[in-house]
Amino acid sequence: MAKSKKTSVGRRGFLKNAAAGAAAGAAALVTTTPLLEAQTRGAGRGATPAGSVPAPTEKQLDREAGNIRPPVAARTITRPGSDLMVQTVRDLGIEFAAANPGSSFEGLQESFINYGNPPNVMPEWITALHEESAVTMAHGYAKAEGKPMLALLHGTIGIQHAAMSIYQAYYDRVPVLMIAGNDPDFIPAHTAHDMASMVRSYTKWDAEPKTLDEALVAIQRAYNEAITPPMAPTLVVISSEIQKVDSPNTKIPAYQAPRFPTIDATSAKQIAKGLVEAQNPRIAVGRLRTPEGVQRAVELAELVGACTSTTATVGPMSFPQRHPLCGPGADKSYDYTLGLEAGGAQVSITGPGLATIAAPRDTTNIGFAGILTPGRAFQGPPEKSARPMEADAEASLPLIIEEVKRQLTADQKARIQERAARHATANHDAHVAGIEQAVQRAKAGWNGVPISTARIYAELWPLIMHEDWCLASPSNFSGGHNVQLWDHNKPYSYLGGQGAGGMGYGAPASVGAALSAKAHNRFVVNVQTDGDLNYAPGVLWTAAHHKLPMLTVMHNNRAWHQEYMFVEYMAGVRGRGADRAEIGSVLRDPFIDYAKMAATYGMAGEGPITDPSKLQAALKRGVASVKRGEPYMIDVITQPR
Ligand SMILES: Cc1ncc(C[n+]2csc(CCOP(=O)(O)OP(=O)(O)O)c2C)c(N)n1
Repeated sequence: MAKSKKTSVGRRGFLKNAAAGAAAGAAALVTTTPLLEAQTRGAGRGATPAGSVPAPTEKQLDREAGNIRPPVAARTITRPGSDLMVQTVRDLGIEFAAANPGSSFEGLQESFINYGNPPNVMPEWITALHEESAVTMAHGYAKAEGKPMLALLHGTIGIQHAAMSIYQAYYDRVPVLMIAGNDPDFIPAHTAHDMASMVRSYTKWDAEPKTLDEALVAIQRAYNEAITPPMAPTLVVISSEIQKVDSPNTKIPAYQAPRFPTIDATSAKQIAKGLVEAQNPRIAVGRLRTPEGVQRAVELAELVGACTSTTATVGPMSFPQRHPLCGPGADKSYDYTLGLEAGGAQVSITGPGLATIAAPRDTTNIGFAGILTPGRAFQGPPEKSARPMEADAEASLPLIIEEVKRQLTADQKARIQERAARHATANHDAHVAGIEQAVQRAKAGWNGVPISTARIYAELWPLIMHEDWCLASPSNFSGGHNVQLWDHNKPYSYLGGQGAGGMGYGAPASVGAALSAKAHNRFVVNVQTDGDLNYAPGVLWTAAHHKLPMLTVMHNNRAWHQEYMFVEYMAGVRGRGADRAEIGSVLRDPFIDYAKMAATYGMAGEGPITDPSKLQAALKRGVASVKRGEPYMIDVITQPR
């Protein structure tokens, strides 16, 4: 209370000052600020010719001095443009907006937190401590929820901080809606002509509207572009002037949902015929867009008695891993295969941990996998072995299902049932064998110190298996033990990799997934590598602040072990020995105390756990804490992999 009182006195003081025409005084106060120095230095450094830099405006000087407040007149605005922007975002069904505060957003931020009844709902303002975290939260959220949230970026510098995360989401084909604020009167370095150009080669669509009407249309269009396959991040740059404009008569344009490209009726007929008439059809299921898409894939597989492959253990929104039809089935000589977003090698892979099977003679793949998108010059050539159909698999599924239902005869139905039963038996055996193999593997080094990564996954599983859980962090660096020890039967069970292998992903993606989880009463697991967390650990505060259901278990091998291995190898190849490979690749001297780090950010936690026999009790405490609504971190000192 005392604090807010003090602030309001300060603000009153400022207003009084402003009324007395204190702008000149403010300018005088800032004669030593970097901005003014830079502007008056002229060619002092030899780089900028004297007089070529425009003199700072009074408003810019005020801003640098931290004195800027909206002019009194702004407070009388009845309907600021930014309220309409928030309403537009709300109408799109966007639930969260992650953002660092930034003065480019003084209009938009104020509307986000104050506009509406109740305010700060749909979307709720999620405080991020780094733009990279804001965008990666949105990345993780979209993978868990199947729809985008909003990330707000502060001018040129905010976009640059976000750049890697935008790139990863783009590479991962994940929709993220972004708005960057621009303020031509602000510090020149924070504004630019065509700001979006900094990230355009890995952003699907961007716009810099000049009016409020254009801005509202641009937000809707950016949303549509983001969610239309191939999905990707999109960016709207909106100046603070448009955010503040009074707009009592402006109307939000009617929203038109995009129509996703589907296969045509003839193709649907042909595919249905292929599936229905085949003796042994197969469906290769890649990553779909939403949980509804996964449901439809299950419906189709069951209708035609096809065994399926899945990418559920490498990424979200794919076929349930232990569904009776998931696996190679009873007979591996398939005579018709349908790929659903299963371009590339996935068409010919049968399932996790199972042998690769050559693509059958007759293969169709519906989807955008393997298709180049603008700016993606480094991607490999499109898949050749499958007949590609450039359409959205998920949106095409209802057409195929309808056709299959129309074509199926009673005889075929009986044959399909019998085939499905044989597949189910064979797949059950394969699933059990896979689990047994994984259990055997996990036993190796069970009591080892440092603690084995398999033990983390094995001991956590019984504690979460009856929860509605989501593993949001990539697991390849921690041994990938979830693949067979856990059961990936929900569209969001495992959210998979970073997208482009960029570190700094696990924690923010898990926070994004936990935003989705909170609404659905789910439980997010983040097995967190130490190097990755140290890029932007402030996201732990976001989890604590918003009370997100997230259990973080540190896979703390006290190294950037992946890089250590590379350097070790290189030194060996060059015959110089690996004795010094630790230089630059380990996090020792001093060790980082992650339980303290968590505590610093307000998150409960414990560790370092070094004794394997103490692990399970710690995990139990962690699970209990998360179920009470408090995120928790357990620092576990682990084997390298
Ligand atoms: C942004 C970024 N910088 C550098 C790298 C190179 N790199 C790949 S793996 C890795 C080490 C990761 O360390 P950690 O997260 O602790 O996982 P570990 O390998 O120890 O299991 C680094 C730095 C990267 N992938 N991304």
